[in-house]
Amino acid sequence: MSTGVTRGRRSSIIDFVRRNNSRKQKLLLYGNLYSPPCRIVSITLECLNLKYKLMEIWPLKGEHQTPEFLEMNPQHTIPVLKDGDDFTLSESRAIAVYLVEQFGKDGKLLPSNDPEKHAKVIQMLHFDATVFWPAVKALTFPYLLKQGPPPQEVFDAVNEALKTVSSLVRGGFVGSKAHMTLADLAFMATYSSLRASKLVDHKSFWYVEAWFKRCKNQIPRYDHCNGKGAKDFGKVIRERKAELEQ
Ligand SMILES: N[C@@H](CCC(=O)N[C@@H](CS)C(=O)NCC(=O)O)C(=O)O
Repeated sequence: MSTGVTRGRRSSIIDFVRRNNSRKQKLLLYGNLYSPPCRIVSITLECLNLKYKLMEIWPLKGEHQTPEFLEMNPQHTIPVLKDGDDFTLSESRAIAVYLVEQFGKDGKLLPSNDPEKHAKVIQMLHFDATVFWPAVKALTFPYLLKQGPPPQEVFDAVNEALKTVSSLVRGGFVGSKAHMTLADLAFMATYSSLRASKLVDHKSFWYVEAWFKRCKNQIPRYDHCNGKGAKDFGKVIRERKAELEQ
C-alpha cells in the first residue's frame, strides 16, 4: 500500500522523529570532569549546546567496579553516555562522534558529506586515542597513583607527541585549517591536562600554545566543560609530585 511518502522523504521523516525523540530524553554522562577522556565528551556536549546530567563516578573510589556500572560498561572505564533507556555507549571519542552525528547541525565538527574531510578528523581522533593521550597518561598517572616518577623515555614520548601536535596545529586547527573539529576538542582535553600538570616545558611549543588559545576562545563555557577539570587534574598531579620529592 502506498503511503504517498517517497522512500527518501520517509527516511528523512524517521530521522526527524528520531532526533526529536532523542532530544526529549535525558543525556546522562557517567564519569567526572577530572578525567581527560570524560572532558572530550563534556566539551562536545557544550559545543553542541546539549543539556546533560553528570552522574559522578570516581574510579579511585572503586565506583567503576559496581555491578550496576559493569552492566553498562564491562570495560569499567569512564566516560559512559546513556541516551534514554535504550542506548548506552562507552569510549570517549566514539561518544563524541555519536553526539555530533545524532545532534550536530552544521557538519563542521565532523564533516559528514565529504569523505576526505571526515577521514582527516577520524585520523586525528585515532592519533589522540593511540599516541597523544597514552603518552600523557603514561606521564601523569604514575604521579596520580603515587607510583613515583616515570622514566625519561616517558617524558621523551610526550615531547615527541607534542612535536607532532605542533606540526598538525600550525596556523589552523587539527582536522581542518579553517575551523575547529571534533579532533580539536579531543586534543584540547588531552593537552589542557598535560599543560596544567606542568610536567613538561609546554611553553616552548609555541604553535601548540597559539592553537590552544584559539580553541579556548571558541569553546562555549570553556571553564565549565574543560578548564576547571584540567586545572584540578593538574593540581593533583603537582601536589603528588611535590609529596614524592619531599
Ligand atoms: N579509551 C577510553 C579510556 C578511558 C579511561 O581510561 N578512563 C579512565 C579514567 S581517566 C578509567 O575509567 N579508568 C578505570 C579503569 O580503567 O578501570 C576512553 O577514551 O573512553
